[in-house]
Amino acid sequence: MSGELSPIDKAKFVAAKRSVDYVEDGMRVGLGTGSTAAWMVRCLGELVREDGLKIKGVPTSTRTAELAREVGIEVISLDEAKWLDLTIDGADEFDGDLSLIKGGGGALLQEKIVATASDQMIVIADIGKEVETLGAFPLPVELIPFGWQTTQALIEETLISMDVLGRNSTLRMNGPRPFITDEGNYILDLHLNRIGEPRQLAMVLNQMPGVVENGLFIDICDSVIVGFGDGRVEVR
Ligand code: ABF
Repeated sequence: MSGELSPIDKAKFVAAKRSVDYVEDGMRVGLGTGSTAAWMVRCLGELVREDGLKIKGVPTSTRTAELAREVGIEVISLDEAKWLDLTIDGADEFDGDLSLIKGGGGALLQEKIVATASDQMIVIADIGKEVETLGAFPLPVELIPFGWQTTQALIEETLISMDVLGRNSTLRMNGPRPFITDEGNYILDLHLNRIGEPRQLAMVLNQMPGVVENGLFIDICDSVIVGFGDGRVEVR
């Protein structure tokens, strides 16, 4: 399935492939978004088609839903599932506490709802996503379009008062137009460089009325399966 892959794609693939070992017959599984998660969905599809694995998948984006159906996974909604046994998803960064930045793919809201409704969340990532301190990757924040510039100004003022290093933020674009999430919202990317207090920042952001959710996942991830370009896999 993996063919001739670049080292980074190989790292993503081996992490994804290892993660499906955790999926058992009868499970309700949250299906993440992004290129690493897409490998995992393809591997799961192969198990469904060739080994008769019986699972129900809850996708975290329309992209993942399409792929899951294409590879033969039964797709149900989160409300149909009510609760999930396991969610497997990618990340943009993870640190030693298994705190994450997610949302580079624009699906953070559904990803967080699905992961929070799961007994277990496993992250799959290439080794390049491991960091000492979160924040080099811009932190995505999902905003209500109404008054978004006012919300942006409030966020930037708050970052200054919290003495957070980088304070500028940019609206994510899709060509000439704002990028629109599956829930019809905008994404503001916060260029922070270093997030010293991720728990505090996540709480402060989510208290603002125009903010729907932020891409910091704290105390949600149970383990990270890390893939390397030479095909090795480690579990954190
Ligand atoms: C999703 O996809 C996101 O939360 C994260 O932003 C991104 C990771 O993408 P990739 O696996 O393509 O690096 O998991």
